[in-house]
Order: sequence, then C-alpha cells, then structure tokens
Amino acid sequence: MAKDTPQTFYLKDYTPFGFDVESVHLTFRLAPETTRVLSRIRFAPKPDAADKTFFLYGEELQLISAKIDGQAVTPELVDGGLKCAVPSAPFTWEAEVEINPAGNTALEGLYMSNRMYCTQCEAEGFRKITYYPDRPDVMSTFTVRIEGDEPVMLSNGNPVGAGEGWAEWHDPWPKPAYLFALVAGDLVNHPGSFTTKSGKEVELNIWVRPGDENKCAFGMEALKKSMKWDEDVYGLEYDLELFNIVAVDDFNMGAMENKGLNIFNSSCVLASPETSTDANFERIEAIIAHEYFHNWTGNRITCRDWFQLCLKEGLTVFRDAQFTADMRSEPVKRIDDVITLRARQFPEDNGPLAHPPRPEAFQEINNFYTATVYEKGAEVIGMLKRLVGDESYYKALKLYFERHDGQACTIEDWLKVFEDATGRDLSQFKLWYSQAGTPRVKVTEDYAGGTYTLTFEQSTPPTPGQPDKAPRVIPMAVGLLSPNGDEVRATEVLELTEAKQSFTFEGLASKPVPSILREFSAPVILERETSNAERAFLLAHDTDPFNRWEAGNALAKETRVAMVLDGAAPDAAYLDALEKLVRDDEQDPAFRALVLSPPSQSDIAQTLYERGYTPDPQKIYDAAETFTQTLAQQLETSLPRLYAATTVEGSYSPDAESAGKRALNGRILSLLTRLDGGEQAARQYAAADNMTQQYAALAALMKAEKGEVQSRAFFEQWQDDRLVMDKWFALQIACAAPEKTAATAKALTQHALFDMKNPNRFRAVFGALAGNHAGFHHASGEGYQLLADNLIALDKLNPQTTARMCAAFQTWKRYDAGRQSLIRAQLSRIAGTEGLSRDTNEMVTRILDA
Ligand code: 0A1
Ligand code: ZN
Repeated sequence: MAKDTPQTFYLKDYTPFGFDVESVHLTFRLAPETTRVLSRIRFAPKPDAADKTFFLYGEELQLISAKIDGQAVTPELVDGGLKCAVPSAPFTWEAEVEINPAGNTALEGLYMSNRMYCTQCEAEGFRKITYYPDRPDVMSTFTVRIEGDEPVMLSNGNPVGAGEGWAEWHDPWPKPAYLFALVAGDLVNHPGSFTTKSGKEVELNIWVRPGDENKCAFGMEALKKSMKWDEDVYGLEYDLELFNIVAVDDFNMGAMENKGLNIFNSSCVLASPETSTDANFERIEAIIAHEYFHNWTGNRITCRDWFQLCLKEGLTVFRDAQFTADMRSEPVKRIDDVITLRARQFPEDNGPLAHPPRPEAFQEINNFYTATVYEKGAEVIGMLKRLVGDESYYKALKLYFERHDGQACTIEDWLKVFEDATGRDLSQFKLWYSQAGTPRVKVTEDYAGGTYTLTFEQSTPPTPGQPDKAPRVIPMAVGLLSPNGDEVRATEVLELTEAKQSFTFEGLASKPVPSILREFSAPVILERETSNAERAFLLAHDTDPFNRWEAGNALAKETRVAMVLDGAAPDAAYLDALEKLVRDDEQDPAFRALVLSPPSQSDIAQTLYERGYTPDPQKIYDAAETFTQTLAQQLETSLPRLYAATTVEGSYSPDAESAGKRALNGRILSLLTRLDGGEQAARQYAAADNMTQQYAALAALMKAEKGEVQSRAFFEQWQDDRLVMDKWFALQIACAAPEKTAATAKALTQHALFDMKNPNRFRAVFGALAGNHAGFHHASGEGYQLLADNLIALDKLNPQTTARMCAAFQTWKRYDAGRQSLIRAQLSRIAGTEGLSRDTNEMVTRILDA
C-alpha cells in the first residue's frame, strides 16, 4: 500500500491478540521534553492463537532499549509499532522509550497543560506512551512508579508508596491501556468521602490548580449523588479505596473515565455561582455522573474492539440521562435531549457522515466519538427498555454485570443478555445497531363506526454504503384524546415491525385526537398531515408533556416555514397559544422556557430541505427576527409583570427549580430588551451577583447591539478566568448579525487571549461561528473561508479537534449551488493540504464524497 493511502479497519477482521498480558509495570521519569518511560510487561503466548505475531503498537516514541527475559533484543521497527521474535513460553518484555510531553499539542498520550503533566489514552493514545498491545480487549493489572519533582503525582488505583521525588500506584482491576492515567503537577485537592452500601469508606478528591479550590464543591456533591444513585438504581458499588478527579485546561473532549483517576476538561467540573451558568451546573452534574457510571459500564465491562464503542457510551449516556431525570425534571430532560438529538445527531444521520451506532469500518477511531454512537446509542437502549419493560430491563442488566464482569464485550453479548432474560428474539431489533439513517414514519388515520385505525409506514433513506434498509422494530408510544381534551386511551406502546402496519382502537364515541410518539419513544421522523388547530389543541391538552412541547415546536416550525416560503405573517393562533402559556403560572417555568425557545435556524433549514426547498439562511434569519419581534410586541403589556414574577430573589442556588425560573426569566428579558432599549437588561447586568443573570443580561444586550459597555466591563472583570473568557469570545460571535459574523470571529482570532492550542478557546470561537447559521452561511463565503483557514492551521497542532470541527460543513448539500461550490472549494483546499492528518483527511473525504 502506498504510504499515504490511509488504512481502513474493518469490524469483520477482528482477531484476538496472540498473548495474554499478565502484569504491567511502568516507571515514568518525568521531564517536560525528555520523559523516560520504562515498561516491564509479562506476556504469555496463547497456545491456540491463530495469529502468533508479536506486534506492539507505538507512535512518536524514541526506543532507547528493549530486552526479553533480561537479554537485549533488537526489535524490527515498523509503521505504527514494532515486531520482535519472542519465546514460545511466558516471558518478560522490558523497554525504555523517550517521549516529549511538552511538545505534544495533539493532547493524546502524555502531554502538558499549564505546566501540569496529564494523559489522554482513549482511544489509541497509550501507544504514544510506550510500546504496547494497545487494544481494549487486552486487559492487565498496572503498577506505576512516577519519579519527578512535582508536588502531586497520581495514577490509577490505590497509592502503595511515596517518598521524596517518587510515588507508586497499583490498580488491582485488570484494565485495557486506554484507561491508564497519570497526572503530576502543582495541584490542590478538594476532599470528600463516601460510604458505600456495604460499608466501605471511599476517599474522594477533586484536584485543581491553586486558585480554583472554590470551584469544586458542586462537583463533589454531584459525585456523591452519582455514587448513591448507581447503588440505588442499578445496585452498583464503587470498587477502590480512592476516586480522584483532576481538572485540566487543555483537553480535547469533556472528560475521561480512567480507572480511579478521572480527568476532566476544567469546563466540565469547575463551577461557582459567579462564573458558571445554570446550564453549566447541569452539564457538570451530568458529566461527573457519566464518568462515574463508566466505572461499571465501560471499565468493569469494556469493549472488545472500538467498533463496539456504543456498548459503553450508549449505555452510559442512557444512565446519565436517567440520573439527570431523577435529580431534576424528567420531561424537561427528555425535551432537552430530543432538542440535542435533532440538532446534532439528525444532521449526521441524514448527511455524508451517516454511520450506524456500531460502525463497520473506520480509518481513525477518534472520528467516531459521535452523536450517533453516544446519543443514538442511548436512544437504542431507551427503545429496548420500553419494549421489554422496566422489570425485564433491570433483570437483563443484572445478568449483564454477572455474566460479563471483567470482560471485553460486543453488542452481541449485550443483546444476548436481553434475549436470555426475556425470551425475546432481538434479531430484528439489532438492525438499529447496523443500519444508519433516521427512519421516517408516515402516519395516516381512519375513523368509522367507533373504530379508530392508525396506519404506519416506515422507510429509511439511503446513507453512505447502505442504499436499502429493512424495516426496524419501532416502539411507538401512542395515547388518544377526546375532542374535549380528556384522555380516552392512556399511553400504549405499539410495536412496528413491518414496512406498513395498522392498529385499531375500538369503542370510541367520537373521532379521537392522537398523541403519537409520546416521550419521543423512538429516534424517528414522524410525518403526518395535520392542522395547526390540532397542534394548538395538543399544546393545550396533551397529557404527555413531551408531546405538548412537541406540538408547540411543530407550530413554531410551521409558522417559520410559512414566513420563509410565502412571506406570511407569524401565525396569530400560535402567538395566542404562546401568550396563554407564558402567562399560565400553573405550568412549570422550565417547561414554559422551552416552549418559548424558538426552533434553531439550522433546524428550519433542514425542515425546508426535507420538504424539497433550498433554504435561504438570510430569509430564515429574517423570519426568526420578525417572529421574535412580533411576539415581544404581542406580550408587551405583560412582559414587565412576567419579568418581575420570574425573577429569582435571594442567594443563588443552582437547583432545578430556581434554574427553570431563571431560564424563563432570561427568555422574557430577551423579549423585553427588544422593546425597552435595553434598560431592564442593563439594570440586571449591573445588579447580577451570579453568572446566569449576568450572562443572560449581556446576551440580551449584545443581541440588540446595545451591549458594548457591558461587554467591555465583562472583559475587565473576567479576563483572568479562562472559562468565563470562553463565554465572552463565543457570545460576541453568536450575537453578531449575519453580515458581521465572520469579521467578528476573525477579529477575535487576533485578540491577545485567543489561543489556538487551547481546544476550549478554539471551539468557543469556531463553534460559535459554525453555530451562527446565517452568519456562517452568509453568501460572501467569508465564514467558510475563515473556518477552513483555521482548520488547516490547527491540523498541524491538534488533528483530533480539527477533524471534529470539520463537521460544520456536513450539511452543505442542503444549500444553493453558489454556497455548495464555496464550501466545496474550502473542503478541497483542506483536503489538498500537504501533510494533512489522517483524522482530518478522513472527515473531509467523507463529507466531500456525499
Ligand atoms: N470516554 C469519554 C470520552 C472521551 C473520548 C475520547 C477522548 O479522547 C480522544 C477523550 C474522552 C467519555 O465518554 O466521557
Ligand atoms: Zn462516555
């Protein structure tokens, strides 16, 4: 194969490694540019192995020496690793390598962030630390010695010794190398403790840089709640004496579940009322729970290979969503999740990057940490739970933990426990794991002589490599309402298994109003001809809160679509319905805030595209502006009262109830700001003692182009806080008018605090650029060019973050020929860049191949 033809890996090619790894001993001699890593690994050849090659992965390592059973050997260095002749009986492999953590800007392997050493090994980062069978099905116990002059030196498991200039750690639980972690630096801890249900004391710590100690308390409480919840709901207890969390500023993702030593992007753990919004608090609670839950779903039971990634991620996302629903509000969490799914997963599933939750091929696994693997992976588990029922679900999970503890598993293992626990045949259900694309379900209805019939037709459009798809099992939760608003049939789960299928309901006195896909019981697109009057009826009367929101959301979309296509005025009935809801104090404020939040402009673009129109981003923007302005005017007389009634007084608390009230208050403030010239927002900004209210006021003012003074003040106040500065960078771009968006982003890349090497800062700027729909897709093409310039520059430093951000271009086929050719030109320019990383190359090629 030519050197620059990227290699593709296939699920069907799986073969086990030919050796067991009995133990791993590592010694790190830390030095920023010249860290030495000594490994001593006990290997035992498997007698019945099909492949007996001794191949160890290794990348960017300088091999100093290698020995087998104490005798020097000269391994053959090959692309991506080494090979060596080895004995046919168990043997000890020793190697010494040198690595350069300070020069590691890819943030994979051992690297430095703010003078602190830290690691990121998932998925294939361990091979940048030493030569190793770096694959998740090779599990072993690790003993680690760290030598250096850092005040705090941590690794996985329990501490076994420490002295001047060294520390030793031992992790008794066999683990794959991707769960290895090391942290060393000048850190302080926020301590805590937890007593497990069987009475074991666990020491807890959140480690941060000096100065951040006051931002740990909330994370610590979230950790304790997670530990308790996993015991109560899943019966799962923690299994070490110590659980450490470390906050690092430079991190490619949110956080990482390394055994006993979770490493977090500081944005996902540090919280204080002054610097974090309600949304930040909620996200931190969820991510801490997510990483903690991985201890069982991911660590104790891991993945056989990276194609099975959704085995641990889908399940762990599902579990953290259950946790958040229990801690906060179940319907609000469900609505939030569906909004995210539609914003992130649907575009993926309906564009050039579509792949099944369990992909069958990849070039770079880092490109598959996607919304499909995570969020759709969780949806698939939600469907399974709905189909088998709660009791059977927990019975199957119990069996999963009993049967597979300590193993590296597959989706087949996972489904088999459900089959064994319930006696169900899940072969058709399994299609959810192997087929890409969002199913469309068309619904028609019929009513005659007291019998009501619903007919469902399902189909899934072609996706890359999958032209035809078989019908799937779709759990369709349905309820029926009578025309006076009473529920005549409670929720029932209809199981669709065929391309076309009908269900009848007998004995109805009049034609009912159906409430279909309650709780969003399946990740599908529902197609049904209905009227705005019926939607308004459901918004007012549906007993399923999700579908009540969904009806409002559909009305909002229809109104916007009509405004864009026909220049229609905002639908009066919808405005009335909104007004009624906003004023209805009986309704949960968080729910009201959600109904008041408009569908995203990207969502409108996608809707238009699916209906056969070419979306015009500027028209979509104008419609959004007109709609919001009209709504503000309609509510004019009630806004001051509503603002006062929803203002949360007293000292700040991030609990769900206060947060919901503040969310509604923020929506009202943004409407009010359109009418009062920013007076109220300026007052709120000046008086705010917490970030939620300060940020809401600033956002409202900036959107109205009235926030210059406050934006400067915000900068002065927070310039030394990296996480708050990320908000400042992002907000200016998010609030910019379409014709100013690219220029605003460009100017910010010249700012002294812009730092290409910090993924949070890069994402703050370019995530906001890509998220400003009309600005990014401005006809000038400046947004496309700016993003491409910066992706090309970042790729040399950090391929993983570059590749992820290429997804901003994935929706390019929606737009007109002019925009398509502008985007194509930028994608081709990226693709043609000399020395482009494998990560970015795979992404742009897939997007271009559409
Ligand atoms: N397993 C982590 C996410 C994660 C994945 C990859 C990373 O580096 C490439 C880092 C973190 C989680 O699901 O939280
Ligand atoms: Zn995860």
